[in-house]
Amino acid sequence: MVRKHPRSRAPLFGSLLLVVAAGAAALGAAPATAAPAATPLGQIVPAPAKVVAGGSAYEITARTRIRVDDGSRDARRVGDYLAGVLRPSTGYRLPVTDDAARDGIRLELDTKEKGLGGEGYRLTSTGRSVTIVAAAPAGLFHGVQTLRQQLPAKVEADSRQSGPWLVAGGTVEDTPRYGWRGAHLDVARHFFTVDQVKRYIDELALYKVNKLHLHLTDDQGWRLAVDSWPKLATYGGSTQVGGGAGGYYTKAQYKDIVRYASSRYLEVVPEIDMPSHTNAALASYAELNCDGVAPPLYTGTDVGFSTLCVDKDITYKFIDDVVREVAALTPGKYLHIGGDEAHSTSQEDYNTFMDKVQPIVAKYGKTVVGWHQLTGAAPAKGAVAQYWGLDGTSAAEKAQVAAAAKNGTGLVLSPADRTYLDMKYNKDTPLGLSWAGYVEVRRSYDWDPGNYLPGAPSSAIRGVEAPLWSENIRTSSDIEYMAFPRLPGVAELGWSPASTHDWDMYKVRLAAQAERWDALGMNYYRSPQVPWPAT
Ligand code: TNX
Repeated sequence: MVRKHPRSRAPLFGSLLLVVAAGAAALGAAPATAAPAATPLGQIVPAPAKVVAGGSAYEITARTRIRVDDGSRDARRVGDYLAGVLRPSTGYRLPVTDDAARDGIRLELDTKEKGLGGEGYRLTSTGRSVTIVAAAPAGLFHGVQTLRQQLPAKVEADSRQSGPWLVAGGTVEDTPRYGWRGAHLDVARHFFTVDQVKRYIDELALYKVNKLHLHLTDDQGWRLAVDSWPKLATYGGSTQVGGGAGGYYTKAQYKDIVRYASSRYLEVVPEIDMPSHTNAALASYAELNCDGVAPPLYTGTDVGFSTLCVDKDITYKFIDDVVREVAALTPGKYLHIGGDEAHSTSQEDYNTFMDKVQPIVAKYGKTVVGWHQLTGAAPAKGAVAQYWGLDGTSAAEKAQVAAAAKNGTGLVLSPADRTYLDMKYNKDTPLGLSWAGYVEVRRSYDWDPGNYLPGAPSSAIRGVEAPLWSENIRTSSDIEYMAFPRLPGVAELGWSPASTHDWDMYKVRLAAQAERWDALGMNYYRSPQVPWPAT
């Protein structure tokens, strides 16, 4: 159900301020054109790299067309996606055409715009048109998310709303700080259906997140069909935390998720966690156990008790088969091999294991990602380590990760006491865990990935990722309550230049997102740290 909202903020004041900041030339144009209902240009999440506000606002009307580049299937697809967002709430036809007229909403691919890179865009809004230019389709898509956020929040509604549909005048030129802006979802502790995953993908796309890391296997469940080892899914996937029915994705369903993610310009990073977190596999095939005895399925929440048998050849035959099949389902570059909390594996065995497993990933054309414990072994050339420590992590452990980074291992930063979406906000949060402490909204936003890990060169930082573990997360509403409003902050850390970082400004832009979440029917936590509009 979509609630309607009064216009509760003071956008005119906001836009004037912004215009003043943008300079005197723009100021000259402001009084006649500042549109009361337009979101001030650039007052969106993540903050754009560069905003020059001014000039007339563009209004989407019943006559607006979405014009895409002649012959570009990608541009047309992005145009169709945009039309799909705008049509229900505006009630307009918004035909997607490739005629050459200069007015309307225009999506242009221009490979000469090298400065925009693979994901950047330039959005120019005038009285006549809104033009999004990008060098690559992902840039058009991100530009479309900016356009969406410039429109009133009720544009997200699935039923007709009243306009006007104004886009403030000016230019946004925007490229991401980092290439890895991830969200992780644990579909192993509790299984989430294809539709639940797609819903989350749509929510992530709004904040320009570009990686979906799926934690597909753990002690409590194996969630992806593997033809060569069928019982992994049919038996290993047959339960979950608390003993529910669990579930798994058939290959067709998994491909559907990957395709859907890629239509929103997210790359799926599949994780097969090993050598620990493998009880579901060990329960499915007795021969994978050192003692040849399959343990029972597990529905608790302990970690670190399971391990693949490092000394057995069949372990590597198993991994080869699984990695081959998963790699074949993965158009993306990365395959995550977990490697965390291997408390039942000796360090020597762990190192041996990683020396054998990483070349298997390479053999099937993928780049290794591992949780940062991988840096205790010998990370393969080009590997990426995902750091999930916290302030209290020992200096030695931090130094080990930093040393690997100096040696060329890339880092994705997921500090547990900042980015873990499964951490409670405070002691009263009904969902989540608290082993890394409570993580309120400000804490999740107020840090700089560029200088976070002492001794790690900033060039090693590939980006950030917000994990959502699902020990007690079961529904889309649960996912949303934990992810919102923290996820947009992590997305902003990944996208926006460090120079835009400012909690007091951020919290105002974040607050304005709430009306959008309401219009989308999303759940979220109304943190007292954020000046939400009155409901
Ligand atoms: C640690 S983070 C884990 C997971 C748990 C999570 C709960 C990481 C690499 N391992 O197994 O689900 O804590 O917050």
